[in-house]
Amino acid sequence: MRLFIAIELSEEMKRAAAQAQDGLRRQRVGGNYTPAENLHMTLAFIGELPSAERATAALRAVDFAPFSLTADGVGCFGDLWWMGVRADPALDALARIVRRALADAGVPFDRKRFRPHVTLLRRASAAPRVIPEIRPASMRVDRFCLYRSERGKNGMIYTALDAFAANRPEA
Ligand code: 2AM
Repeated sequence: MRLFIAIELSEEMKRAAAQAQDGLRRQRVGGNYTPAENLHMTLAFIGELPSAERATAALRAVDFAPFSLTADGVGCFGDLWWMGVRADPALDALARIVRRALADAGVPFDRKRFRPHVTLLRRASAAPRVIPEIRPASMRVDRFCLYRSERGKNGMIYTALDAFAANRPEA
């Protein structure tokens, strides 16, 4: 199964992302828009594994305190357009300890540098003339999830297999 670890977005954050997607659509930017139910922020991409067991066991050991995440601007990696989040040491620390827990347990994952983003659109047909504004939005992160990713008839289906809650007091 294909696995990845991500933060689910609050409804407020999803609305901000959807509004940015509307801004791109209005400019007739085509491509593969992420449906609302699939919007998320990846912490680590594991890829194909025969079972989720080892990853789940590794993630149980992750210690972290809740923190807040604030939407911040739209950008792109080539033809992939995303909504960013404000630089946050607590978010970077969570990605680091999640990745360390996987590495310590021998679970393989994509080691590319963590660049926090919420994918809005893949394979954009063109660049927008005007970068959409993001309405102010933030959320409290008090858990992260291990997801399975499958190709469905109408696109990708992401299923949360397990959730891992913050277990330290808020800083
Ligand atoms: P993306 O949104 O930038 O494509 C499920 O595929 C999630 O894992 C997506 O959020 C995707 O990021 C992320 N991901 C990170 N590294 C990946 C990789 N090497 N292959 C596929 N998805 C990856």
